[in-house]
Amino acid sequence: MKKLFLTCIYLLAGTHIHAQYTNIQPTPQQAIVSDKLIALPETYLISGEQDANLHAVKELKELLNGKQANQAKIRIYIGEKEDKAIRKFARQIPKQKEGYYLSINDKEIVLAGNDERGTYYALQTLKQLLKDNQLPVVEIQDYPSIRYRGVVEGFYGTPWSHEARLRQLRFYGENKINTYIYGPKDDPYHSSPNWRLPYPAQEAAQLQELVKVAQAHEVDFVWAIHPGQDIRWNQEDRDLLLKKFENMYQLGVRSFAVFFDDISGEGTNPVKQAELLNYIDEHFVKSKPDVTPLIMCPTEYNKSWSDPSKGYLTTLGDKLNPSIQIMWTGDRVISDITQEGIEWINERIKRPAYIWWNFPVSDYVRDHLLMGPVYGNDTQIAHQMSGFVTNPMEHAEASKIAIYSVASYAWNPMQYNSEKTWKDAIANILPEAAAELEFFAAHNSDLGPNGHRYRREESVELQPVAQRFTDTYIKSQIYDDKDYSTLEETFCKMIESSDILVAHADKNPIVTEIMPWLYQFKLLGETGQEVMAMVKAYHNNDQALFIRKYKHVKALQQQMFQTDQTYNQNPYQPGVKTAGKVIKPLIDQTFTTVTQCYNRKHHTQLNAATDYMPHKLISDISQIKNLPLQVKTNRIQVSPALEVIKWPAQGSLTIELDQVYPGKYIDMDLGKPEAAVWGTLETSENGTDWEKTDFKQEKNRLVVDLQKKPIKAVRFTNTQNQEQEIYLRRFIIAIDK
Ligand code: BEU
Repeated sequence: MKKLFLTCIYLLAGTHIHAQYTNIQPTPQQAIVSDKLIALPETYLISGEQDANLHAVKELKELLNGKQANQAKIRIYIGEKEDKAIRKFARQIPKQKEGYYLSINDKEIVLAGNDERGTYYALQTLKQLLKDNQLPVVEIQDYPSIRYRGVVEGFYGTPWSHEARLRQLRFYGENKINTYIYGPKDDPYHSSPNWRLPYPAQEAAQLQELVKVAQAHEVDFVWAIHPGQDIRWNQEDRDLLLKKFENMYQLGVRSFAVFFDDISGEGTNPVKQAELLNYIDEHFVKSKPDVTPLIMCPTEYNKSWSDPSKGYLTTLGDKLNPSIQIMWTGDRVISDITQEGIEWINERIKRPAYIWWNFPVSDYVRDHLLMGPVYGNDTQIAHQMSGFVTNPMEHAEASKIAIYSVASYAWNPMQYNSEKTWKDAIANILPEAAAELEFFAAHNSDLGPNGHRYRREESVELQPVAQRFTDTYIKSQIYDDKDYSTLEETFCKMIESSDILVAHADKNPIVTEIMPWLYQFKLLGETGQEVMAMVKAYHNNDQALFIRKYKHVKALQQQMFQTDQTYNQNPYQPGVKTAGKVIKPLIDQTFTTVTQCYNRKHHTQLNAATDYMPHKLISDISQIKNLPLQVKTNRIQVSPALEVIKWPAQGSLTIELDQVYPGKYIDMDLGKPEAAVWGTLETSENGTDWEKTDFKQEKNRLVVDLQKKPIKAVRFTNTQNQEQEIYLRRFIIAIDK
């Protein structure tokens, strides 16, 4: 009996699909899966192994782990469509690149690729189907909907380690990902200042190993260069760039990219960029038959930045050789890809865009983990893009949840199921504690307020309960007992799942990466439990118990503050935030309400405050006005931005404090040495009257000693009549508290 799942799964009367066999990753385009199983043969005969993709043959033999014999019961055919062994199956093989035909029955197993990678992918599907030494009888015709699928390691922050990259590449092969773009912003040999120089010996050897491992897993290792910040448009730099590419070619690299994102000045000129890229294309890419088409990332890489009157994108579209792929992040720096958006860009660049999807990258919200489901990208536009790559977090293992999901989306978007894929991903990444990781990930998925205004769902199942509980409790201190129990159960699971995951630390590197967040998650769960106990004690009029629980909550809040101040101390968004969208606000609001009620009833003055942001950022600059503020002991700072900021004439940035404080210092870094010429720094004692402040500038750094001067607000304004391009690297006010 056969079942077919194309756009849906048809179940025939009296039979069922083995749930384990519906988990082919990514979902195949066409599969007929029978409920009949065959045992993995003890002896087998392989036909075609001499001509077939050698990585597929190698993995096949490892999988079978049995003996070859001429009288074997099962014959295995493996190879690509022109191969002799496969020829008779040619009609069944899909015509698409990387497509394959896989058939398993009690007489034969056919692994037939439309090309080399197709065969390798047939083998990956076979591996996924093998459970307890048994294989289902199947017939699968499968191929990817998007040509290039994978990952761009393109974030700011600590680049992935060599070991993490090796693990990634194996993971990519298993999930039919064919592209890994190497472009970590903080590798000085990828970007300025060292893009012109060869890698030192140790790094070169590691890159060489990565290329080899990528090849073994049928992944294109794309090496990207980011020269735009200090490139000079002359023959010397052209030669140096080609020399660097030649150098990387010698290390085994066969795919290349040039990134011009997040730069200002001369390097942004589209005519010069196109000239350089065409030159590379003609003198390097096309002169080497084994090098794949060149990829470029433009300076205007998203719609919100593009100024049609300047014609940057249309210049690239007109001038760049047609084979050069152009990357694109969507309507904004961080955005999901829509039909309308992709049509807009394709029309300008005159080719299908190569999507650089900025999720789950967290380099602008480094205190958060983004481990929730992948959703939001249109599922009907595969034919309008040439590639889809995800920019991950600096936490390589934790990023695998999203990477697995992107692999699934990009292979077969029309059948992509966000929720199911997310669950499958987690089960695949940490099978030993999947339920706990799923629980943790469900509550660690949103980014919190951020300059890009990109948000994700979080704690979805709990949300209605949390909403109902807080609404009724804050208004009238009543609640539904069932909601109370659900919340207690949730807090209990937070503690359990953290402990269980921590116990897996030596078995799976994902746990080490997320460890500080696990500590914080447990503390928050404990806080939640004790706040619920306060609610009950208040209700039962048990003052002694209430005070005990109150003190414990205060102590836990202090521990959470310590965790936030101790771990993950990067200079951008230091600290550890967890469950910030639903659970933490619920706990905080309940704590405040119950403590205030207690104060009123018993005439006490217990502190009902939880952490909150009393100061304000005010700006008329679109790229700045949504940046969050951070408070660290006595310093108030604007969360730094990574991109070039276009600071308009007369535009200003103000930090307004909640009250007047004795000022210590102001410390700014706008990434450029000439801020003193165009900008004015002012302070105010009352928020309305302003006084100009002289500042010292050393290179990019501006410092003012405030000498305990009373400060209510600080403002920096572009007082010239011309827009300035800057980087907002640091904007700090230190006060005496
Ligand atoms: C994500 O914060 C992010 C955004 C961009 N500033 C950079 N470039 C592109 O998205 C093309 C990227 O490197 C960075 O990780």
